[in-house]
Amino acid sequence: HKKIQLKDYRPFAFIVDHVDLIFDIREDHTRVTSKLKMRKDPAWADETTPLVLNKGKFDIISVVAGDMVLLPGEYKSDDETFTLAATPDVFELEIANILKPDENTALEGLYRSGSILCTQCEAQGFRNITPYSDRPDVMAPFSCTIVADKTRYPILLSNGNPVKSGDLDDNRHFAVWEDPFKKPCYLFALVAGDLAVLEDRFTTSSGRDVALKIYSEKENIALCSHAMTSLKQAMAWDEKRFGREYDLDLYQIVAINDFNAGAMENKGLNIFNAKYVLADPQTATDDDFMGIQGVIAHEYFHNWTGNRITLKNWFQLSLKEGLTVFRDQEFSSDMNSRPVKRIIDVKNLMAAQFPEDSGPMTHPVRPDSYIKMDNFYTMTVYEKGAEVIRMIYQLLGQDLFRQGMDLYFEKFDGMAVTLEDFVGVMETVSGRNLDQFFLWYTQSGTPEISMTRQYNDNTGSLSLTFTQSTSPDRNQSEKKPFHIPVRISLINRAGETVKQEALYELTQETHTFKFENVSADIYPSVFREFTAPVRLSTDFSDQDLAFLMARDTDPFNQWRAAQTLFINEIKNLVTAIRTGRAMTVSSGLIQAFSLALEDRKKDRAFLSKALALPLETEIKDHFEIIDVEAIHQARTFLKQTLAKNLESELKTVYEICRPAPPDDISGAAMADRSLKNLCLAYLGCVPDKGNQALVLKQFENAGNMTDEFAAFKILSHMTPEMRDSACQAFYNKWQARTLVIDKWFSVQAQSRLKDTLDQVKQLTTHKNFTMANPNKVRALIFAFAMNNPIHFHRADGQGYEFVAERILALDKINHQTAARLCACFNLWKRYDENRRILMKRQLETMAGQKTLSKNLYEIVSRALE
Ligand code: HT7
Ligand code: ZN
Repeated sequence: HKKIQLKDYRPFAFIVDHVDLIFDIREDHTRVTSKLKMRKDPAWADETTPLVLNKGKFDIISVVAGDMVLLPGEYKSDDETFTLAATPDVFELEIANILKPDENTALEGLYRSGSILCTQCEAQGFRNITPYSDRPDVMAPFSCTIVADKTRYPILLSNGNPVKSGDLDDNRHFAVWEDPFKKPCYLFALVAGDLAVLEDRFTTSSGRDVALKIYSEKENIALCSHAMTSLKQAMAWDEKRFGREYDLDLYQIVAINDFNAGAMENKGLNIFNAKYVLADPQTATDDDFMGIQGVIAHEYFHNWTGNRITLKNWFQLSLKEGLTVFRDQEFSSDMNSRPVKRIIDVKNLMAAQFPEDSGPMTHPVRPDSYIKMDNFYTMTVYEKGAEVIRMIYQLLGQDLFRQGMDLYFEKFDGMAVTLEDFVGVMETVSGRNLDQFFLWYTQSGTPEISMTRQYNDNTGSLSLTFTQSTSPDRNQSEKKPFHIPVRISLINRAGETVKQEALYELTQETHTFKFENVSADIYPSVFREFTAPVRLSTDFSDQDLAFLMARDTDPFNQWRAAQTLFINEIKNLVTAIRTGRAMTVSSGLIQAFSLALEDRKKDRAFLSKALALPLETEIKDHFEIIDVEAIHQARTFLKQTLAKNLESELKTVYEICRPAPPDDISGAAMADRSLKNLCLAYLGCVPDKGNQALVLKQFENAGNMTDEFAAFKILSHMTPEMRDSACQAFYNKWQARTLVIDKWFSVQAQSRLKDTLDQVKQLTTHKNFTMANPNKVRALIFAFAMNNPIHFHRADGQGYEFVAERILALDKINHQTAARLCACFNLWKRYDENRRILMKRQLETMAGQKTLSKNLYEIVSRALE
């Protein structure tokens, strides 16, 4: 399979002046006619330049160039390209082809989801609809006519504005849409179906009246109001924070059940995974509510960062994704608790991006090459990309950063640009040179920073020495030092700030910063708010960490201190297990935990994050060789010990946090629930009848999904009998609600009980499960493979065998999702020899298949390299 390389980038030799699409939707097929107005770009084409368009696997019915009907010998068409050997300088081309959306299980291009027809074109799905130059730097105005049966498809939607509609013979009707903004084809969208709509309006800062419409299946329309509120919040926020106003008279969102990702920012017509639209307190958890708010905002923000200004080529993906994630993170921070949002985002980065960057998929935020672009919608491009933007924001400060953004919008509106263009405007407004900083885009890997303290008693000065190093990897055998911002403040024993926070910059391997006239018992608080995406090691003792956990003036650093204490304790326990010593938990840790739990002044949402043990999947990143069983045993022991020692405090806090009304989704109510449910999870991990009864009582009497689901998860680990009866009750109650049934699958997939693999295998044949729906696959198979280490990594290899077999089955249905699932094998070299051999065997089996998709081939072959 051919590798596409950034260094081979060339502009398209033609300019597309207009695209006119006609979709004639019939019972078992759709006929697409595309009319392109094109001309040669004199800078890149001459009289010998052929027109080469991308094309998927479908048959062409007719081709008309100008007013000449071309015969099959007069053009070339195969499964990948459509070619005209020669064209005039200016010409019109009309191509008709037939699609079978009902057979399209890959969910890219035009496909069916239930009774709805819809499209997904990013990254390169538009070529599966009609031959086109399917690349982001080819921008054109589009119009789209949809013709369909009026009963089956009363609603016909596309991008931009509705300009005409009407009835036709045979109970058919049509709608014409025109999008006045030039766009790349990956932003094209069409939806046809029998949908209900929730309508609202938004008046922009300049007085434009925008109609807002959220569509869903009729039975779900009552669940769309949180999405609508989130949309209006996002529109107002983008005006206030970035001066960005919406540009069309209509903004539409459609909720779809079968979708490969979270959502898609198509111009004026976002298509969403229903999971990120539908919610009410009975069926959605507080995390679901937050997820919807974040994703609705993310897609809306793309209208400027991605759509108005788009990408020169796919290598620049982080230009829209890193920037838009940064924008949605800032939005959620302003709408909710800023420290808690930061903790959630960093936890996510450490749990998923750090490992990605240390495995076979490691790539710079701007990758140099790909086989399938779909495989590079990664944590590195999105989350690390957002951290890189955040570092620029720190280096420039809020005002200059905003000036830089204003200049970016002014200078590049309507264009397809690069990361250099973005960083260039930041250089212009600040007068800074960001050449070394640009390494964050081109060099892969997570820098490791060590910080040591030296105190000079004679001079009363504290020196902090920072050393950075980044391990060589497949992308660069030698790493240059990164330009790393670090925010530092000094704190005394009373927890008071003795030196205000300031920004320092690391540009060489080693830097020492000296602070004069400070006393010996001063604590530095470094990398405040996680100033840079680095791994940090310090010379703090566990006592120091306990102090910082209680008194650091930055909540993020309090959280980090708590998590580091937990990790240190777990490492000690793992050593004890390995050397056959008895496990004990240090009294210092129990005391630090207890002090935090009893601190009534602390924000409850923050406490629920700080006092949660890192997951086994996070802990593994702190070991060179991952011992799955020892990590599991150590974490369970620590959790049970804390629960046993602090039982009465946990019960007290559980009771204190209870009174929030069940349908209250305010920040305070959510915070109460999260701390309450953390206490319940601790109490429920000890096999004690009283605690079990408490969990069961919450499960049976919960007034919302957050509480019900929290209790359900705890029950799923207790005993097979308790799990089975909770599963039965939950299923009986929610069987008609597909998004809730996804929760039911995922809880069972993550159970720690012995027979989990057999249960999961059984569930693959359940009537509510199908490999054709990505949400179901994520709920059951991904949850098992990614979040259930003791069962996926069973020593007999059966977990691996099961998942590999599912990946191969899925590859025939949906290659994007199959390739994503295969990431569960990425870190195979980090496990013990037995598991290494077993995982490698599965990778080799997959590699040996004759008909592997390009997507899966790329992941498997990188893992085996
Ligand atoms: N920009 C969108 C990416 C996306 C996607 C990528 C690959 C395959 C399917 C996909 N669906 C959506 C979503 C976003 O980042 O906003
Ligand atoms: Zn995005």
